[in-house]
Amino acid sequence: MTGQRAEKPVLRVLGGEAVWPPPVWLMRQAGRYLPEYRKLREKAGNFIALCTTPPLATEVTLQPVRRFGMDAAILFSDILILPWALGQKLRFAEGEGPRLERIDGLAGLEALDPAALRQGTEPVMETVSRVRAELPPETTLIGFAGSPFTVACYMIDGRGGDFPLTREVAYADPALLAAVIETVTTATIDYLSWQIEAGADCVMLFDSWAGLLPPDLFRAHVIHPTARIVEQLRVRHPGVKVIGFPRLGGLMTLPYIADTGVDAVGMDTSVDPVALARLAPRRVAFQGNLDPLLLRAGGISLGQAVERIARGLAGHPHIFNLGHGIVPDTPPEHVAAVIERLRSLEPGELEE
Ligand code: 1CP
Repeated sequence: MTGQRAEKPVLRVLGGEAVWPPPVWLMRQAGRYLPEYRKLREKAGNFIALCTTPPLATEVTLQPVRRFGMDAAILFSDILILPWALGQKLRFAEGEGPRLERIDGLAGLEALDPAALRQGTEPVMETVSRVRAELPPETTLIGFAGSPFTVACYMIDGRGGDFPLTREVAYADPALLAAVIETVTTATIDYLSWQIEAGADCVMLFDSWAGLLPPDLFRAHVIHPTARIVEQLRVRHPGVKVIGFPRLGGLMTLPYIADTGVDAVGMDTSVDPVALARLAPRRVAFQGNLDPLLLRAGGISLGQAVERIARGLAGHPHIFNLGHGIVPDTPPEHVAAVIERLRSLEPGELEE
């Protein structure tokens, strides 16, 4: 198994190797832009049912791998399945996004049941095993979770947006935010560990809202919990690779790389990959960072951007990806064109 794992291009990059052309997968590669996804989504009825019915979640995970030959599959689930499995009420309102019953005090947090996590996430683990059994041996299976701060944002505000309640709690009731983050951190260590045991080759932590925090709070609520998760996963699964994605982290991306121990850092659309590679405080792999809106728009500049990003990081360990998730009205042909362009790149200089 270990020998086989080492042959997977994504895992080679996560081990620090520069691979040319870079292996590729795309955030939200399974989703509404694919007609075959929309069909299964209808069959499942609601989104939580889709995430927790292993045959359906397996099929959705495999769809983009079959259609585009991606180098990695990412488990089809959602970062909010974790608070849901802990007992927080969750629904996905059609056309509006997720709604959680808000945590507005310690009593609400204490009403959650960490002991329910295992059973509540059993379908996710079954999906991981099923996907593992069906993937080609060279394809990496990525497990994932939200990072504690980003999950806490949804738990406290109850919905997406700019999370005014969470940001107020950070100052007005710091013990509450710390307690929510502590609960999520502990649960996430188990949750990711079980995914690895079920067959995930590596894991990714999505910190989509990390960039909302000023530096001192970024250290406390992003860097520290992430470091703890990485450290504990390595204790339980020596050698396991972790990708971190501190979206819109700006300059805090540098201490994030230095202090969390992640093996790779996801770059959002705002990052200049060449500049980050120059400034990075230690050897780390990079993942990203094509603009999803350019992917939707297509045309000549799409191909040029693919080439610029790939060549900008040539010689560095790099997994090609987007700077954020695929948007729903993206033409699937544009995704196919990106993969083809990337795989047809000759080694050599970038022609301006
Ligand atoms: O109706 C539908 O079909 C639901 C749309 C959808 C999908 C396809 C949601 C609801 N989640 C997902 C899948 C998902 N979410 C994956 C699957 C794997 C893949 O990438 O293909 C992953 C990794 C996530 C992670 C996720 N969920 C994040 C982190 C990454 C990011 O996009 O910033 C976040 C913030 C969420 C919350 C969430 N779930 C769904 C929506 C629409 C949102 C965003 C809500 C908001 O902030 O308003």
